[in-house]
Amino acid sequence: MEMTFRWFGSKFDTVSLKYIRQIPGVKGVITTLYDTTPGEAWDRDAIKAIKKEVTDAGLKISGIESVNVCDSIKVGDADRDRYIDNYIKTLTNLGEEDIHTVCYNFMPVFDWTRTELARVRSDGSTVMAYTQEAVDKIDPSDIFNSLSKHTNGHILPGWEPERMSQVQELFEMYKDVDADKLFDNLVYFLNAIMPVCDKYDINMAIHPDDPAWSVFGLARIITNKEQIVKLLQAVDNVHNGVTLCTGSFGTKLNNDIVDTIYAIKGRIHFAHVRNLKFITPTNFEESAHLSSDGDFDMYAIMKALYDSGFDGIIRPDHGRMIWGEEAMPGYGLYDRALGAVYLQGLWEAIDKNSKQ
Ligand code: CS2
Ligand code: MN
Repeated sequence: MEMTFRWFGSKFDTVSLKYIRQIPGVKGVITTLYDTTPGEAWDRDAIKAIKKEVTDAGLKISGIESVNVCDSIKVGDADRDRYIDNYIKTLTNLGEEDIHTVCYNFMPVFDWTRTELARVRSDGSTVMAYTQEAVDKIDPSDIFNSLSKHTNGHILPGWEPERMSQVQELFEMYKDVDADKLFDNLVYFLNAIMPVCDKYDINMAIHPDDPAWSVFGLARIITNKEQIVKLLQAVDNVHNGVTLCTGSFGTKLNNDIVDTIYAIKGRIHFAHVRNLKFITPTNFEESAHLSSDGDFDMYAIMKALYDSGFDGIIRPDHGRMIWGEEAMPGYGLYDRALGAVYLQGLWEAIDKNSKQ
């Protein structure tokens, strides 16, 4: 297990590499070229430059999150092959720079969806939260505007303003894309990129849909164990793998996280381990990582990863905003650092126990 920390680059992140290096046990960052647009090929020199910055700070790049897949590939329109070529160029450049894990998602239009970015909890911390009731009331073309008022000026990952200004057009693009079509387009994309992944030993790690059900009438396909297993079988190559994000996959309460870890063992290349607190099955908030603060048994999750032989990269995910920190919602330093250390504590105990 390699503990890592997400970092958006010095131009976008309020957290410095210097501070990340001081989190016990964290040796690497998960980063991205945050100012690229989905669909464009990443420049080798830009990758070199961020790699140098990270290495100079005494850390390494453990993986990329994300290389976003553009809508043309997701809907499978006439331009997709050209965009897939760009994606292959990006993977080639990453491979040449010795980077071997790429997280991505295949959600239509929106990345993860929350209806509140700063719900105040009884201890005064703030957390991101979701209620289905609120989603049902929002006009999808307005969700970007309503959320962006609360981001402290930060751009949320996957919510590129350029794309969001065309929400209407995006909905139009997806109008005939049902779950089967979306799935076929994902398989087409993966088959096309597997040769370059084989060449450079790049593990593709799909992120589960968040929440794990359809929102705004758009199809969602990475929502339960059966769907994930189906995808792994459809492109049966070890480089076609998964980011196990407990806080996303676990939004659906009948998704059994532990059982799923065993079902897909060997294909989990990256883990986001965080907790959720449910008020009702469709009203949840992103609690602290600690088991007792939310509804997941974090010990059981870490033990399942351990016992199933997981030895990939792992990171804490969305944290609460605490101690007066101002940062991108979910991505402050303090609570994620607490999460990183807590997860390592669980791991150490599980490891020592199993060796007794
Ligand atoms: C999110 C996503 O839960 C998460 O990790 O912050 O933005 C995630 O990075 C993407 O869906 C992965 O492509
Ligand atoms: Mn995640």
